[in-house]
Parts: sequence; structure tokens; C-alpha cells
Amino acid sequence: MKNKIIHIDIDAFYASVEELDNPSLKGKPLAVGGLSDRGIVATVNYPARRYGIHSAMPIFMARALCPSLIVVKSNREKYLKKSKEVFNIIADYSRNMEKVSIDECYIDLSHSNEPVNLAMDLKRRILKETGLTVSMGLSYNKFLAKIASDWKKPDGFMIISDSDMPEILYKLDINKVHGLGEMSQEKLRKIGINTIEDLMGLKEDFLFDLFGKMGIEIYERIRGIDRREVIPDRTRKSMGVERTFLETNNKKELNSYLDKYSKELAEDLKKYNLGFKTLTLKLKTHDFKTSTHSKTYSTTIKSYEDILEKSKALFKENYTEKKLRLMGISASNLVDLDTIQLSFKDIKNPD
Ligand code: DCP
Ligand code: MG
Repeated sequence: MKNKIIHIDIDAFYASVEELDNPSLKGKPLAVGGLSDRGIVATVNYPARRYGIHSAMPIFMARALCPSLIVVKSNREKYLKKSKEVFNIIADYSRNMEKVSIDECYIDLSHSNEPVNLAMDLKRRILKETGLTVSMGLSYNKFLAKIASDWKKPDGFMIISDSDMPEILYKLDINKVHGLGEMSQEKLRKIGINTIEDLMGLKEDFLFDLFGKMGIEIYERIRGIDRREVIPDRTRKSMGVERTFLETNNKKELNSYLDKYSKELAEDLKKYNLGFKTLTLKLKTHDFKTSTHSKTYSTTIKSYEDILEKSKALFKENYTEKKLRLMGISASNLVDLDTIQLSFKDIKNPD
């Protein structure tokens, strides 16, 4: 099977951007996040990871683990700009690029006879032109490409070919299986399943009973079967913002998050000139129970004000007063506003 899909993930993204802006930070333990006592770590550079600090950890806890930790306030606009620079370079290498987050994407290199050379060239160019290192994984499907990019972080490049499968995965922890959430992992660990090798010992029916349709996908993916295509951003299905924070049931605080998310979602939609019809609110309670609540509207939504009003209404309808640790909103049933404008133009200028 041809290795044609690359997964790319920028190393310690926000922290690396801050180091580029202020080189004296390099080599010192650094966290990016909210500065207040209630702040959460967005990410840390690799020196700080040695202290056991990681994303979504409260800042006060991170400071306790590493008193010399430097904390820089996160600046999303700056990271978005840098992310755009990186994606623009990547887009030179494949027309078929699917962004998964601010620092992560898949590209399909089916058109190339030399995907390895192309990938190495791309890696060099990103470093030269942006100063950032990325980790890359090349394989014959998305699941394995993602596992490969995670293999030798930072600045890694790993190839997983079908002849390496499935042995290469045996020793990996089940947390490397994309699609297995925290709750599912816990369920598995309770019955003694900790590695992919353990997971391979489970029958398909058993996984289906445990996790439904996702269980079947997991059964297949760890055996190297993943039929998902790289979907170019123009035809993407949804777009969203979500974040972990310190547990709270303070409605004012929760509403302020919705306000922030609505702003970010509106900005992102604008960037791609998209609107949408379905809004989904995601809530994760302190005991890690996740629920989603969707509503579809007859009109196309795109403005910050509109998103905020509708997400507040969804929140009001569905919030049960329990303490939350994560909230998110996402837009689906996306409407390409370019196409709408084009078809109007076409009517006016039929040539
Ligand atoms: N991020 C965040 N909150 C989280 C996780 C991530 O705000 N809970 C932000 C900060 C990260 C960026 O998203 O820099 C990218 O996330 P990654 O998971 O790719 O983490 P990093 O790029 O920081 O590190 P890695 O080298 O492991 O990819
Ligand atoms: Mg990253």
C-alpha cells in the first residue's frame, strides 16, 4: 500500500512562537496560558515537560511542579498569524490539505512519486521560513500518519509502512488511539487493557458492545484499516472552538466563555468565508461526562452577535447547574458564502 498521507503537527506551538519572539526564553521552562490564579496551561515547551507540566493543567499546579516556570500570556491572534504562514507553505506541496486544528493538518501526496523527499523538503522549508519545527508522520492512512507524527516529537519524521503493521503499534499506550476519549480509556484500563497489544486481544463484538460504532472503527484502525479521506478545507464539515478550564458553575464566567468562543468562531468562519446552519454546544462536567446539544436554523448564521445569542440560548436550555470543566461550540452544515456570491454574480453576468 502506498504511503501517501502525511500528518503534520507543530512542536509546542504557542510556546515555540513565544520563544521566537523572545529568544532569551529558549531552553528555559516556559508555559503559555492565562496569567490569573484561575489560569490554565495552554501549552508548555519541551524543557517544562520534563517537570510533568502539560496542557490543560492549572497554572498554580504547574508553578508548584516547577517554581522557575516562566508564564507568558497567550495571544491567539499572533498564533493564528503564524499558523497561516505554516499552512501557506504546506499548501504549496499539496492541493489536498485538511486542517484539523491551529497547528495540525493532513495532506494527501497521492500525486507524488517521492513523498519522502517531498516531506523532508517541506520540513526544511517550514523551519527556514518560519523558525518553527514540526513533527511529521507518513503512512498509507490517516490514523497511522497521526500515530507516526507523534512518534518522535519534537522535530520528528516517522514512516509507518504496511509491512510494519501491526507489530509497530503493540507497545503503544491506548491513549495514542485517536477516537478513544478519557472515559473510554478509563473503562478499558479497568479491565486491564493498557496497550494497543491488549486492545488487539479484544473481539470486534466486544468493542462494539462497549463503544458502539466507534468500537468497530477502533478494531479496524489498530489493524491498519482506515478509509477516511483527506478532506480539503473547502469541503470541511464543521468548525469549532472548545477549551478546558478550572471547574466552575458560575454562570457569569461560563457565559463569558461563550462570548469568547463566539468571537473566535466568527473570526474563523470569516477567514474561510463560511456561514452555517447548525450550532452545537458541548459540555463536559467535572465527572468527565460529555453531552452535546444541537439546533438547526433556517437562516445562515455567521456574525459574532448571532452566534453568541444562539449559543447562550442553547446553554440556557441545556445547562443543569453542574460544575463544568470544558465547554465548546461548533458550527456544522457549513455554507460556502463564496459559492453563494458567485452564483449571484453568475445570474447578473451570465457570460
Ligand atoms: N492548546 C490549548 N489548550 C489545550 C491544548 C492545546 O490551548 N488543552 C493549544 C496550545 C498548543 C496548540 O493548541 O500550542 C497545539 O496543540 P498541540 O496539542 O499540538 O500541542 P503543542 O503543539 O503545544 O505541543 P506538541 O509538541 O505536543 O504538538
Ligand atoms: Mg502541536
